[in-house]
Amino acid sequence: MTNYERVEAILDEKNIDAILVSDGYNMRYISGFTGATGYLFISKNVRKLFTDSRYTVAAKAQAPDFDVEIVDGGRNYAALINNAIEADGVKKLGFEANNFSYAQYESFKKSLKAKELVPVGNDLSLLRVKKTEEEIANLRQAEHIGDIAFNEILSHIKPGVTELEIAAKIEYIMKCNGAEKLSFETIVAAGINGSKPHAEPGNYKIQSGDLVTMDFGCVYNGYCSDMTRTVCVGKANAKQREIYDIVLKAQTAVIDTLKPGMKGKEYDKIARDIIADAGYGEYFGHGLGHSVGLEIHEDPRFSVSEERIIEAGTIITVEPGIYIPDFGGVRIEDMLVLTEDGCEDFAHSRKDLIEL
Ligand SMILES: [Mn+2]
Repeated sequence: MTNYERVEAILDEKNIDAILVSDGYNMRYISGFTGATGYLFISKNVRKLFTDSRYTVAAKAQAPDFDVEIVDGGRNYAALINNAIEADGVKKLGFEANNFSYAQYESFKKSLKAKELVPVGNDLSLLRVKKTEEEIANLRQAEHIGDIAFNEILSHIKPGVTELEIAAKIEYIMKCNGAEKLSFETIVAAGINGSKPHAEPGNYKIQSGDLVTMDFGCVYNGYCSDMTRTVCVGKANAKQREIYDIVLKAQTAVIDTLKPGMKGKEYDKIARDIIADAGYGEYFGHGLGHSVGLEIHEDPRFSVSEERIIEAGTIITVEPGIYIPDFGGVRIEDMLVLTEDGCEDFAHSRKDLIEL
């Protein structure tokens, strides 16, 4: 079944005549068009891609199953959508409630000729949860590029080098190895900056004795990667080694358990309990992980509240951490896919505590 046929099935489920797709990632997933600008209009009889003239050539080439229509210079999408509504007698038109501004809704409510605008939840995004072999190959390669970057960056991490230099080098290495772009802003956090899980790299110069946490990823054929490693510059002290070992133990316990059929929150609990039992529960504030695909953060999640069962073909990150104010932090993150009977870890970089 093609992805647009899966959308047609949602029309029946939701009892709507057509749906307007506005999320750029969903547009790409359903049509192949990478421009992330405009709308897809999908009814039982009509498949249209509305975009602007910057994308005329790309849209036609990338989305052969859709009729491409180019909006006028005034970006009057309502006129194009109304033509489709009238051509197919659409009464109930679904829209992506999670990706529609209030202003957009107000304007379309006034200008569109559908009787009813029906909010549709994240049904379209959830089509993306289970990955195909082709998607999995792209995700595996994206993470592999991260492995290359980690392996090469180790020789550059030394006292006097700034966090920003390390971040820039990681990004350069990833691009030299086929990355199209970054999947998110690279995090390099040394010393006490490591106590902030999402620290921005700055001009801080790495010192001997610092833990350095690097969280980075790239995009390959549209698909994102995500990995984190923490290393020590010089010999780790007892407390640094202690928290490193706890985080690694928590991460390993989850990966060893990973197989389809458990709820996201059950995995989160495995890691959270290990960290709490070791006395550091208050220093692990974020969720254990998230799915990844065209977007860096996708559902389902590994979190305290995730009730969904994690199925085979789902990509997930496992990224426990401990962050201690005025001391520093440790996070270790791999990106994996759940297989029928377990998982495949895409990350192969070392996880023993590296002392540089
Ligand atoms: Mn992550």
